[in-house]
Order: sequence, then structure tokens, then C-alpha cells
Amino acid sequence: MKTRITELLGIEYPIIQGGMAWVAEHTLAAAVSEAGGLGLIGAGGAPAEFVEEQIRRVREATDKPFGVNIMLMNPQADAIAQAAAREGVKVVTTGAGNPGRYMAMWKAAGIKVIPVVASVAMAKMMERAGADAVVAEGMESGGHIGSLTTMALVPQVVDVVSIPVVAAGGIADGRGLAAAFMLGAEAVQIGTRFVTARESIAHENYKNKIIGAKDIDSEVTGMSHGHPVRQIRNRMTREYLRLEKEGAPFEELEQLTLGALRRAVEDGDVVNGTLMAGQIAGLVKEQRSCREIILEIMEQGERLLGNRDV
Ligand code: TUI
Repeated sequence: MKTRITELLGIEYPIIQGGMAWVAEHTLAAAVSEAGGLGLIGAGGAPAEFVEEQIRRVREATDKPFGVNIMLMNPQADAIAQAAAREGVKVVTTGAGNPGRYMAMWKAAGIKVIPVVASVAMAKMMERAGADAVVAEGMESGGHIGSLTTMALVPQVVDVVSIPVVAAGGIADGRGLAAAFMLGAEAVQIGTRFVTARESIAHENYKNKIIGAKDIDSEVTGMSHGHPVRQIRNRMTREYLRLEKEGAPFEELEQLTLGALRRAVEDGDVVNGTLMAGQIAGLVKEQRSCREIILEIMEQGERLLGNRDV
């Protein structure tokens, strides 16, 4: 299946792996790229040196294209943005902010830039700033989210930009891919399902929480201070939401979540860790390899779409 995204990125299948902090490290990124999708290293809150090392390790494992996702709330975002340009990374995606200040540097380095947006206004702004494509991410997604659903956001973004649009949020199988293409998307970005991939280094406890999750098992914390984060309900989210309801200050809430994503991913702390996952977790039923996941999605998606190029 050829689209402007597969052509732009030089990949076989229109599937991009989410740039998930702590989870999207070199092993996962290389496995997704080797399987024909676009693997991403998720810089999250990591220092630039860590990201540089991850880039080297993906290069050792695969000759296929891969990218780096830069979380713009990271105080080290400037250093990581420069490292991406210096290392000659082919693709950069960004999240949780406006990457406008880096665009000229990245374009000069020949990087394909794909900002994640959660609104039509941001999509238009990114196109004007020189983005090669945008990811339109709905609030079904795990992690830091906007307020629109994928179903509402994607076609509205498609209608106002001429660059290709990648759909994200609530997609984990070929039906999701086909639906996204019907809305005008030319690729999908998938996070939650790849957290559970065999090659993912996420702790087994975290993977099992996703695999065991029902449709209604995610919760959004942080709405009161403008940084909503979707994650699977546990003792931490219950405590957080209780404090939020009582009007606790941001500093107190922040204490609960400091280091909590690392605790979930590395220690498997499913009680007090942050189990970021999307609403589609309920659809994920077993661990599979990245290749199996991608081939299954493509087979089902192409069957539903009638095997055509977009
Ligand atoms: O960035 C994400 N998802 C993330 S980042 C993350 S790390 C984190 N950890 C703890 C607390 C908070 C974050 C976990 N998940 N997705 C992409 C995304 N970007 N979703 C929404 C946005 C977004 C929001 C506002 C993009 C641009 C934007 O613009 C605001 C502005 O600056 O004008």
C-alpha cells in the first residue's frame, strides 16, 4: 500500500510506532523499522546523550529508516533537537508543544519533520512552518492528550492542510487503519499495541495490565492544570483524581507522578506507576512480535480497503 507517507519516509507499510517515553527505545524502534513500519526513539524526558546512544544502537540493528520523537516539555528538548540534526536522523516527530523554533535547523539538515497536533489551528500553523506531514492525535490516545477525538479531528485536519496526515489515537488493528484511511489519513501511528509487543522492554506487569484492560479502564489525570494524561486506572490515578477534586496545588500532584512512568515501565509497579495507554487497550489481547502486529494490521486493513493505493 503506497501513500504519500510511505513515499516520504521510504517505508513499506503506512504504520508509525508512537514515540513513547521510556518504552520506545532502540529495541522496539529497530524491530518496527525492520518489519517495514517507521520505528521511533521516544526521547521523553531523557538527556541528549541518552538519545544519541539510542540512535547509534538503532543504526547498528537496522539499515531501514527510523525517527526520533521529541517531547517538547522536556527541558533538554533544545539539546535533543540539535543532536537529531547533528546525527543526521531522517525523521523527527514532536509532541506536547510547538516545534516552530527548530524547524529551520531540521529542514537545513534534510530531516522530514512530522509534528503531532491535537487541533486544526496547530495543524495549519505546522504546515505554514514547513512541516512535511502532521500526526493528528485524538484523545483516545495514551499519555499527554488534547481534547478532540480521532474521528472528529482527522477529517477536519485533512480538509485544511495539503501535506499528508497521519491518524493516531484509538487504532490497534486493520479496522482502525481502514477507518483512518476513510477519514483521509495516509498512515496511522500506533502506541498502545506496540507497548505489548514482544520486543518492547516494558515490564511484563505493564504489558499484562494493557492485555487485561477493558474498554473503560483508562482514566485522564491532570485536566485541572492543563496537562491531561491518559493512563490505566490504579491506586495512583485514584489518589491523583481525589486530590485534584479537592483542588490540590500542581506541586502536590506532581509529587505523585515524579518518576512514575519509569516505575511502571522498568520496575513493573502497576500500583503506583503511570500506566500510560489508550482507550483501545481493551482490544489488545496478546503479545505478538512487531512483524506479526504490522502484517496482521496490513492484511486486515487492505482487505477492508480493497487493496488499493491512496
Ligand atoms: O506528546 C504526546 N504524548 C505524550 S508526551 C508524554 S511525556 C509526559 N509525561 C508526563 C506528563 C506529561 C507528559 C506522554 N505522552 N502526544 C502528542 C501530543 N501533542 N498530544 C497533544 C499534543 C499537543 C498539545 C498541544 C501538541 C501541540 C500542542 O500545542 C500547544 C501549543 O504549544 O500551542
